[in-house]
Amino acid sequence: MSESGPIVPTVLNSQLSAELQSEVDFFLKWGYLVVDDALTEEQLETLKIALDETYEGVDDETQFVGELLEQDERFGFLIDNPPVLERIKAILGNCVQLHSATSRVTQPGATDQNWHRDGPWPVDPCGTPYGSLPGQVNCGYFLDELTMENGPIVIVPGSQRALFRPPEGHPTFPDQKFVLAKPRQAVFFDGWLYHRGSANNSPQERRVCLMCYQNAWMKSREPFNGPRVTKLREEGSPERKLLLGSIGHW
Ligand SMILES: O=C(O)CCC(=O)C(=O)O
Ligand SMILES: [Fe+2]
Repeated sequence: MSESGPIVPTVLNSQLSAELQSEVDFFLKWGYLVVDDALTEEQLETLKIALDETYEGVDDETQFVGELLEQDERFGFLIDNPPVLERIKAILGNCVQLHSATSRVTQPGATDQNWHRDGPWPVDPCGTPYGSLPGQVNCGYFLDELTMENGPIVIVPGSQRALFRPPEGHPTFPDQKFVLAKPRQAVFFDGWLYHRGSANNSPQERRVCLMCYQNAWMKSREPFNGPRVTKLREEGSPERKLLLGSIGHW
C-alpha cells in the first residue's frame, strides 16, 4: 500500500539544525561532503553481494553499470536512504529527483580517469539574472576502503564554481584532494566539481554505487521506466514517487 499525500512538497526548504546547516555550508563552499554512517554494516554487506552478483554476467572490460535500480531489488533502499536524503534535501531543497543510479567496478590495473564534471550545464556562480543555479549532487558509496593503491576519487575542492572547464587528461592540481573514504561513509560531490577516479594499482576491484540527485525540474539522464523502478514508484511514498520521476513534465 502506498502512502498518500502530495507528490510535490508544499515546502521547498526545511528548517535545518545547526549541525546540518554547517554541513550544508561546507558543501556549498567546497563542493563535497563526507557523510559518516551512511550505511549500516548489514547494508554494506548486502550492497557488496548485490553488486558482485550484478557484475557476474558482465564482461570484464565493462566497469560501469547504469540503471542500477533495475539490476537488483537490494539496491532499492538507496533511493531514499535517510542519512543521505536528509542531507541532499538540506542542500537542494525538498523537491528533488534522481538523475541516475549507477555503479562502477574499477578493475586492478585500471588507469587514471580524466578530470571531468558530471553536469553538462554551463555554470556561472551567479546563476542567471533571475538567480537560479541548477543543482546536482552525486553521492558515492565506496564499498571498499579507498587507499592510495586502489584509486581514491580525486577532487579539486571549490572548483564547482570555476567559470572554465577542467584541463584535459589528469594533470596535478596543487589543491587537489584524494578522498580516502571508508566503506560505511558516503561522499557527496557537486555535479560541477572537477573530479576523477584514480588508477587502481591494487590487486582488488574497487566498487562504488553512485546515486545522483538533482532539482526535480531538471532532466534526468536515465529513464526510470523499467519494471522494477515502475513498481517501486507505484508502491512508494510520495517522496519516492518524486525521486523516481513521477512528475513527467511540469
Ligand atoms: O570512480 C570514481 O571515483 C568516480 C567515477 C566518476 O566520476 C563517474 O562515474 O562519473
Ligand atoms: Fe564523474
